[in-house]
Amino acid sequence: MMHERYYVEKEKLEKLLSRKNVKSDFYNGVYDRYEYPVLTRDMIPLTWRYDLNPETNPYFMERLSINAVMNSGAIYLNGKYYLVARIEGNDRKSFFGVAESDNGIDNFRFWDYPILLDDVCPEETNVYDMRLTQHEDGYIYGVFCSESKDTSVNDLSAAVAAAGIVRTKDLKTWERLENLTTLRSPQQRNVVLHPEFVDGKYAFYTRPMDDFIETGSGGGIGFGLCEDITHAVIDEEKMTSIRKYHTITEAKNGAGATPIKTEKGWIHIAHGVRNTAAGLRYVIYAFATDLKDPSKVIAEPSGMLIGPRGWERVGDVSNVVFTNGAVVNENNEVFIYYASSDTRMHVATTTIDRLLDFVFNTPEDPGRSVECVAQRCELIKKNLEYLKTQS
Ligand code: BGC
Ligand code: BMA
Repeated sequence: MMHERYYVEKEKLEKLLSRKNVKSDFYNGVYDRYEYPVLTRDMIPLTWRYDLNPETNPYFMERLSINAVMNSGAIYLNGKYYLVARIEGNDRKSFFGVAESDNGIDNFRFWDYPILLDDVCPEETNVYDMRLTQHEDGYIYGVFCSESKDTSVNDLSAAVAAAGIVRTKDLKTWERLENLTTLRSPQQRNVVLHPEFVDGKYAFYTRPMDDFIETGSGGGIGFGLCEDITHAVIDEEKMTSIRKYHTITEAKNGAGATPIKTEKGWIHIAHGVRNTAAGLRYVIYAFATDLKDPSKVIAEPSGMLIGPRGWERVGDVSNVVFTNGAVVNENNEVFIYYASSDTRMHVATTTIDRLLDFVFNTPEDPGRSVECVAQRCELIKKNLEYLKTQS
């Protein structure tokens, strides 16, 4: 016989999973935010957490608890929305699980099992933040951070970040390829595979860094080509979106969602980090690159696209919003999936038209307060004049 608590928890879970999501009253004309997160730790199947057999679990205890569900890769396939979520156990180890929804804003349900990756790197301790790319070669690629202990220095916390690569056709069977090698950058995080060949080669957005946390001489989001995806080696990384002093990307930045192709260019939804007295602050920003040369930035709207608000600010790593997945459906509606404070997943919705308007018509950051005020005064002046013509 099942433990009676099983039925209580099952009902709670079902209620949470079937709850309809609603747009919040947040307004900026660019995107909509939603009242409820799309994935939280409480939405993880009971079978992943409890031992359901009362003989071996008389108190109906969580045997393997989940701490957080965050940074999810996303893909729209055959009319369904899939997230490959970063799920973090109470043991701090992350892993990936596929959650599926019919409408992209609620009712995300995890498949029976999480993804069990091929165990190809004995030194790999943790994996996280998978980006999904539907590549023109016919595969869906997942590129993620593969983290190992750095044994070359005498520091217990020292770690090495590299980019792991898997591929699949159905999100069920995953083939693990060799980790990406970047000859000129010792560490890599936030690597994203471009969906098309560039000059007949596989193209990656990289994030060169000298150290595990500090990017050091790494100037921003890099871009590099490689011949063979099964043995991916990048020599030269050129810069796309660069870090700048006193902006939202001062400390670091990194590619987020797989770039979205539009008639005016590739739209990138990335993250920028600045340092504060309260620690690193992560926000989401957008830019566009050239259709023919996706490394060339052609539009750079100033400031952030999404910053943490209200209760999004609080979590395991507070003051963070982070994206590694966005999808477009056949109606050109865009779903930007973002995590808040390394704790839960949200969605923001917009359209290709709105995103293009934001990216190409938001003025650039002039870089200095006095010029920013002048920029704003120009807008105010135009508005006051326009208002006069309307009254
Ligand atoms: C954590 C990541 C984090 C990274 C850098 C890793 O150990 O798992 O969430 O982005 O460190 O701080
Ligand atoms: C990292 C990212 C994310 C995380 C963020 C904030 O550098 O790769 O995993 O959301 O830090 O902790």
